[in-house]
Amino acid sequence: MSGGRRACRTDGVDKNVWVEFTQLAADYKAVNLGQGFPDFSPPKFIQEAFCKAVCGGPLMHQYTRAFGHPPLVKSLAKFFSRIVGHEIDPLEDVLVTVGAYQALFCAFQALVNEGDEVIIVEPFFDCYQPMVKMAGGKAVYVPLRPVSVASGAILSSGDWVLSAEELASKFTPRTKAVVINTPNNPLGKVYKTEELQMIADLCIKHDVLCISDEVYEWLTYDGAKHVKIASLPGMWERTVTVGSAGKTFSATGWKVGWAISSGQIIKRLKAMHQMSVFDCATAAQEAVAQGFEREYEVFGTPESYFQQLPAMLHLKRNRLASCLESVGLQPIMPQGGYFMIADISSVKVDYNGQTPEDEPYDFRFVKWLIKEKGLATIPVSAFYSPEHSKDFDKYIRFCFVKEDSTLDAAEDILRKFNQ
Ligand code: IK2
Repeated sequence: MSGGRRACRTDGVDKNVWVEFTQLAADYKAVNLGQGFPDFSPPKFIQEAFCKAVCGGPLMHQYTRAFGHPPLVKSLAKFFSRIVGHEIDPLEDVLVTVGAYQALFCAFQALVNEGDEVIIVEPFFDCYQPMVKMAGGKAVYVPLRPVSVASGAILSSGDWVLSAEELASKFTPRTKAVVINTPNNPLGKVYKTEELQMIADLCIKHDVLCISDEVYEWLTYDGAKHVKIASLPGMWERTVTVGSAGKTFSATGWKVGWAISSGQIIKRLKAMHQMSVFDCATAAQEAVAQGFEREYEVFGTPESYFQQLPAMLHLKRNRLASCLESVGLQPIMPQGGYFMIADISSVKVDYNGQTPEDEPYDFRFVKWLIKEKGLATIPVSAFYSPEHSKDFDKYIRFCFVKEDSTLDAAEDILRKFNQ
């Protein structure tokens, strides 16, 4: 298209791994362990809350407050004040968005100026880089690196660490923000308090913001504890915490998310939100508000969905890990989140010229797995910058937030393909 008919900010951001692989999985009717969504229903209480909202009279079908339905911002503020250890103002410090995705978009657009640098920890949820670019910023990368463990031992996502020296070396006078994601997609790393403190110290030293994507905050396993970087001393006023009702209540299609920060920062995000989306769906927000009210009452008890969901996923995670191990795909055991990555370097595949040779190793493998074996996964190099993707292209990502019958079907495929 001629330069005059398009805005340059869309250049280079048109390819998208979710669009490409979700379509391919559908075309080949593959068993889908690709995109991260549950193929089971959300809990009854939240489905009922949605039905009640939809039948709750005329106002439930009309616009609500632009920056968040009042019952929802109130319940988010009440719930998270207790966790962050800071009194969150529902009207000033919270913005409800169209999923965590829009919260991230608003954060980058509202906080990053032309020429600012944004440090992104790799592997990262793939939208951070194009969103920084569209805001006029420059992404600067620092990878989590696996430490060596005894041979034969299963690696855990906790064995992937951030070097304090390497991270410190990325700060310049132009650094505006650091982006972290805990529990991490795709690795499943749950940052320890010491690791977050190291990041926080650098943010404070350089007077830099932190954008903390915590959409999987309730999903931790084997005693790993999710810690909010915003709860560390000196971090509340410089952190934007991003969350998702989709991941929290297993309802990704509702697309309700939020950003929480100090009023001074949220004010900027609100400006972006009102100039793009303005308002989010009222009934979905009402249902999420009811969900948080319920969870507030049962918090810390076995009745809480925030205990029940990780307990269920823990079993699915273990089951997938055993299967992958048994077929020679070495898994990295996730401490949290929806996903598990596995090393494919031991599998020899004859592509028969069916996938382009110049494609990254893992992209070729994933396409072959979908087309020839009927199993959809996601290539892990998609979660890396061009500088580092080659070093991490021997892994693929499996989503285990699936019905047991889906995991059965995936296991059948994996065991056969091993034979
Ligand atoms: N941040 C992270 C880390 C996410 O994983 C997601 C959801 N994406 O999952 C798709 C996948 O990886 O297969 C988001 C943000 C966006 O969340 P929401 O759906 O609330 O917009």
